[in-house]
Amino acid sequence: MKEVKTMQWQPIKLTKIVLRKLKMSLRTPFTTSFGTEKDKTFCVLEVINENGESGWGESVAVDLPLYNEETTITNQHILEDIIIPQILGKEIQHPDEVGEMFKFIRRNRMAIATADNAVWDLFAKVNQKPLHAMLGGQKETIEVGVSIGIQDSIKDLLIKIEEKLQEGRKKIKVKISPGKDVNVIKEVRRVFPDIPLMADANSAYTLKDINLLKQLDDFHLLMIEQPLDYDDIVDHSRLQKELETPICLDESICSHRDAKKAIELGSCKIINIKIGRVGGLSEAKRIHDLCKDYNIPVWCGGMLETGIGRAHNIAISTLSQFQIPGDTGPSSQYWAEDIISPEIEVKNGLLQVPQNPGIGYAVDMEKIDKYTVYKKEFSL
Ligand code: OSB
Ligand code: MG
Repeated sequence: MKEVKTMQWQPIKLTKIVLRKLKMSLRTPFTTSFGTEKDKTFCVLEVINENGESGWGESVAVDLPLYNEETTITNQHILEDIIIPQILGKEIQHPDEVGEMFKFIRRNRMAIATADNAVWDLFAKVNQKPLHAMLGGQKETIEVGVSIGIQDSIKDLLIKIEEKLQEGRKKIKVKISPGKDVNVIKEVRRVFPDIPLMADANSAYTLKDINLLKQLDDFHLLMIEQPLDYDDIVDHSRLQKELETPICLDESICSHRDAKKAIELGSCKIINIKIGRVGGLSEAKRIHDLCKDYNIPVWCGGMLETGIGRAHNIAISTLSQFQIPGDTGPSSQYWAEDIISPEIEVKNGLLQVPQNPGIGYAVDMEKIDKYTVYKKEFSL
């Protein structure tokens, strides 16, 4: 039978686009196996239509290319010189067109995601629907875990975990790195034998460490995230065959194609979907749908976002295959003050999905101005 499109969406036309860079300081530094983040300078894109309505996107790229190859400056270049000139003035029937339009760009997915997410927000607002509903998400609350950076001592880590468990967090993710791995997880498990626990290595190991990684099987972790190299799907497949603990891929999955390869090679049993890493909400949803077909559970990872990025994370997390609690916690976890209003709150490990059109939170222009260190406007 021929599929009939019953729903007609209001198209959007971008008559003005504002690129800003914001500089904000995290309340406490966040350490992973690849480095420590304290101050963040990142791109924020505002796309505006002829009625003056705005859609917002936040880039997850930071100053140094440690997580992947992108940086704030490369994002600025790709946005200013390639993406913005092409979407300015364009009539967009559906946000999926943004990814299609920029298919010719190799990589630079965090830059593309910034525009894609802003267009999704505006599109949902113009069509008077909450972003999560526009994406097809059904959940009204989402379960929230926490990602705890590498601490100075195991004692500090145990205190942090206890604090987050008291708050009701549904999953505890601990960062590991060579020398701070089996010993750390062993101690965490001794003190907290039954909590939903996982470890994230951020690419710190190689197949040579297979015996060490196998020792983690004793601690019934929910998963081990990205143990091997950031771009390595093949070695993860070899490792997964040797490990009982499910491997979850983060850095290695940059697209629907990567996800398909990883699933078919058996490189992971779980995928961490980060919207920025894969080029925006449209691609994130495609990966979600693929994982649903293959019965691979997914969850939404964080990148220390402010409220704008968090709002997009919340929206995608309402889709049905997001079966594992994600990283997206309250604004106050990382920021002294957020740039959205109201700030995101989590109670007993649950977050209420906002029901207002678009991202569902208001962007606080006073705060935006306060933290803006660079601004460029593009008009028709
Ligand atoms: O690997 O998930 C990661 C932060 C920066 C870069 C990579 C990662 C992270 C986190 C932070 O784990 C999670 C969060 O935003 O809460
Ligand atoms: Mg990770």
